[in-house]
Amino acid sequence: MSATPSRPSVAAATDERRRVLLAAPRGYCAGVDRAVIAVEQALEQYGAPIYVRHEIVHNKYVVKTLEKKGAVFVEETEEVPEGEIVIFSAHGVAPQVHEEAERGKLATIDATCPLVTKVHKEAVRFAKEDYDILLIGHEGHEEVIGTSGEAPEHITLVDGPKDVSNVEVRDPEKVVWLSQTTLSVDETMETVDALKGRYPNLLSPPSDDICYATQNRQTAIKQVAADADFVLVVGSKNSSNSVRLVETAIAHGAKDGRLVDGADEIEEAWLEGVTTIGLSSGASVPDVLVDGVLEWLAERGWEDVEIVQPVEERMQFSLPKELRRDLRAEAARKSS
Ligand code: 0CH
Ligand code: SF4
Repeated sequence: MSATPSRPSVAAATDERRRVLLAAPRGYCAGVDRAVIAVEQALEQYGAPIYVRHEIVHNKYVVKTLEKKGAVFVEETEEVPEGEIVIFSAHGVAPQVHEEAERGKLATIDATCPLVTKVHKEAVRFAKEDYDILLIGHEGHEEVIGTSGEAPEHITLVDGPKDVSNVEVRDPEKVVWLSQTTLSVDETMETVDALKGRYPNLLSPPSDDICYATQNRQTAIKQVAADADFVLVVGSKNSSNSVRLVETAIAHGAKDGRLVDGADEIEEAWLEGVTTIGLSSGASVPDVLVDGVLEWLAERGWEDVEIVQPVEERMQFSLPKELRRDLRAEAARKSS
C-alpha cells in the first residue's frame, strides 16, 4: 500500500528567492533596557523577592524570566507586604500610586521611562495653566492611566479619530493635545487633524510625545513592508507599540502580517506562497526571541537575511536614581 503524498510543507520546499528583510531599529528601546536592568540589579543588590507593580514591560518572556530570578509581579501596590521593595513599571504610575506606596511603608524604585515622565510633566504644567488636555491614547492602557492620574480634572482621553466628535471642552481657545508614547504616528496625526477641525487653536505638545523608539520602529517597518509579502512582528499581544508595528506594516504594503510571542507561534500555513518575509520586534522584545524566529525561518529556506535600516539609534538612559544611589554606596563600601 502506498502512502498518500501529503501536501509539501514550507519546510520541504526550497526557493532561491526566499529572503528575510530584517527591520532595524527593532527590539529593546532605552527605556525598556533601563527598566529590565533595574529589576535585575535590584534582585542582585537586595535579594529576592523584589515586587514589581504591573508587568515591568509588556512582554511574556521578560516577565517569566524575571519571575524565575525572584521578581514578584502584582497589579496593585496594596498587594505588596509592608516594608518591602516595589518597582514601578516603564509605563509609569499616577501620583496616587506613589502615595499608596508611602502609606504601605514601601521602598520604591521608579522605572518609569524618562520619556513617559516627560509627558507627565507636560500634563502637570498645562493643568496648572488651566488648559483642557486632550490625551490621545488607548483606553485602559497602563501609561494612559498613569498620565491621566496627574490631572484627572483637566484630562480627556481621545482614543483615536472615532472619539473626536464626542470631545467636550470648557474653552475651545485653551486646549492642548498630548499623547501616549507608543501610538501609531499616522493614526495620531489623523486624530490631531480631526481635533484641529473642531478646535483650530489647539496647542501641540512642546516636543513629540510619541517617543523616538516608537517612531524609528515604525519608519523601519514601513520600508520593509513595501517589499514584503508577509510581515512577522515579535511581541506580546498587550504591547501597544508591537501591535502598532503589524498595523503599520499592513497599511504600508505588506500583504499580511502577524504578531507572535516567539517562533513557536508561527504557523507554516501563513507562509504558503510567500517569498519575502519582513521581520521586526517591539520595543519590549529581547533579541533572543528574534534570533529564534530567524533560526525557524532558516530551517525552512529563508536563510538570506537583509537588514533594512533607515534610521540609526543610540539612546541610553541611566538607571533609576534610588538604585544608582544604593549601587554607589555598595561599591564604596566594598572598596573601603
Ligand atoms: O507598547 P506598550 O506601551 O504597551 O509597552 P511595552 O510593550 O512594554 O513597551 C515599552 C514601552 C513602555 C512605556 O513607554
Ligand atoms: Fe521609553 Fe519609548 Fe521605550 Fe516607552 S517605548 S520605554 S517611551 S523609549
